Amino acid sequence: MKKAVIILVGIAAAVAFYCAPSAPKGSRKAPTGASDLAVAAQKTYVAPGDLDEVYLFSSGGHSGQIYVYGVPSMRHLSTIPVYTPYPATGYGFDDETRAMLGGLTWGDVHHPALSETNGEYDGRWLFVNEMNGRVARVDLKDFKTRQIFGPMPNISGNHGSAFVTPNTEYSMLATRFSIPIPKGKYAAIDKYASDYKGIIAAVKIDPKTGTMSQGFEIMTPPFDWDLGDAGKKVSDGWMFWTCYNSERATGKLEVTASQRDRDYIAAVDWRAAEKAIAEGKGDVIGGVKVIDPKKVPGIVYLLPCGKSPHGVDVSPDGKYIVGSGKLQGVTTVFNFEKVQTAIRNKDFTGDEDGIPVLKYENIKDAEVPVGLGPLHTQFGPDGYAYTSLFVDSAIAKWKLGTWEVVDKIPMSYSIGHLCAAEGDTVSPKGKYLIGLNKLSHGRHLSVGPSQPESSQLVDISEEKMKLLYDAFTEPEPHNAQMIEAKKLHPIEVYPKEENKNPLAIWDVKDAGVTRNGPNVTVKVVLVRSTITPTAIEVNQGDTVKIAMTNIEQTTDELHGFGLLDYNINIVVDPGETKVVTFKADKPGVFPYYCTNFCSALHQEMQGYLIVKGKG
Ligand code: K7E
Ligand code: CUA
Repeated sequence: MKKAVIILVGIAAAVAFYCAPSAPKGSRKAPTGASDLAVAAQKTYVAPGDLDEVYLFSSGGHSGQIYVYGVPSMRHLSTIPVYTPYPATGYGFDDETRAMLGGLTWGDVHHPALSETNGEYDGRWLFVNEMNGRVARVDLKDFKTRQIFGPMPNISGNHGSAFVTPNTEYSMLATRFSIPIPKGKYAAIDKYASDYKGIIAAVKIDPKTGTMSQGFEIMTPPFDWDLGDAGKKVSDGWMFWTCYNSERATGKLEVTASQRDRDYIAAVDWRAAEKAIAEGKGDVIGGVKVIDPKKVPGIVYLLPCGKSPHGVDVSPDGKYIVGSGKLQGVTTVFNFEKVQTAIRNKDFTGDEDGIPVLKYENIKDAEVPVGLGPLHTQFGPDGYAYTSLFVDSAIAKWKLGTWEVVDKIPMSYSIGHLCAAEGDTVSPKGKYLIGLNKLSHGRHLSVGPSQPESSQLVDISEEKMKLLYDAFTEPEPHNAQMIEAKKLHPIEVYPKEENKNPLAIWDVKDAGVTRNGPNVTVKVVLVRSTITPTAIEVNQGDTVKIAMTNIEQTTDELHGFGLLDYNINIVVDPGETKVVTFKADKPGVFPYYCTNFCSALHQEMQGYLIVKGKG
């Protein structure tokens, strides 16, 4: 206990020290750790007309969005709205995306997960979690959010997500906040240790379409699950999650959840869980099949780990599981084979609600002295691992197998996640590593109390890591993933023949209003430089459905439909049809106009909605 307090005080002091603004203001000197400036500039400069080599998909935290950057330029290329309406693309305004958002207007996005085939990014989809128990799928053909699944029942605080398995069989979820289940059930807070439950959940993914559906859940003690990673190659079929608060404490967790020396990493045999569910072993709770490990043994095991661990990361060959107490100076490398042997030999020290606990000494291969505050680990193509150190505000480079720390580079400041190119797959690509820093004092021009977020691009192609570039990244960066640009082939227009919307029309002759009692359907054609029809007349109280088709088949010829006074803002890509339904409850004459600059006569692209009053 006393030791923990001393460590906490030490960390507070270290954080205060590192957070102090120390970067030169207004001077253009090389930052510490930068390579020769000219070399760094050359390595990050993408000349006009040239393209970046790598895509970076970065979490937008509670902005509810995903941000796309090009690497090495670190240029912000695109914003993909996921859990939050985004007027720039009309997301959350048309019927389909509004229904997808389900009445919620934000989500706290943490971990993007690119789809995988045989443990490699396959460039098909991007999954991403948010805290409210949901997972979304972005199609990388058009960089659009196509499905928001959930909230998954019984899940409260879906932080340990949306990690995919090596063949994208599942997206995995875990609760940060335990509650009595099913949702809605009451239990007093002093019954926390016994009546509150943690949940590990698997969302099934259709291998052809990417469509998500309900999988299964596993009930756990009320630990706070934090982060996960799927096993791969030799450890394929297993999933690993860290937890804090194995004390099952409530109240001031910084004190109450710091009493034990160790917390856990859960090792979950998800194929065994899948099989148990198929054999009918789950109980239905809150509408989903839930496995209780007390009744169905052989699925979950607990690996003791340094206390309050954050990340857990599996090496490219699947042999090692790296996890650290975030108050420690070392990161532990667990050996998957030793874990399997211990399970076979039933070498347990006890259990937690029926879940066997393994012996730390028997399953670890090494404690690597990376430095203070290890959070996350990524991998290079050459057997090196890179661990982010929050307290030391640095990245440590170390060798798998020899466990030798070979290099360290300071980060400005207090790095959280880090992202190497395809650095969590079976074949990391190397070259680029990005530190996603939590604090950035003085790294950019000041814009007031909320300092611009800073991510730092590091060259890992040589023995010594070299700082190349300080980039602004949209808040709130948690995890990010980088994929080689050549793996993605986004479309440029929606081909006309693939548009299956029953309200789509392709000729201005077909545009116009049809009435069925108080229900009015308006078919609209958008093409340079007219919105047809140019006037729409309805009666007050009508339910109006406007279906607009952008009949262009030319790259980047977008049109918009802004209907003032009715809060309608639709953007339609070439070949796409979008539908918006609203009640015409305000009488009067309301202009609509194209919002995307589309031609020399863009300004002329306008019309009137005329709502005839009842009186
Ligand atoms: Cu910011 Cu992965 Cu939510 Cu670590 S998490 S730092
Ligand atoms: Cu269409 Cu501007």
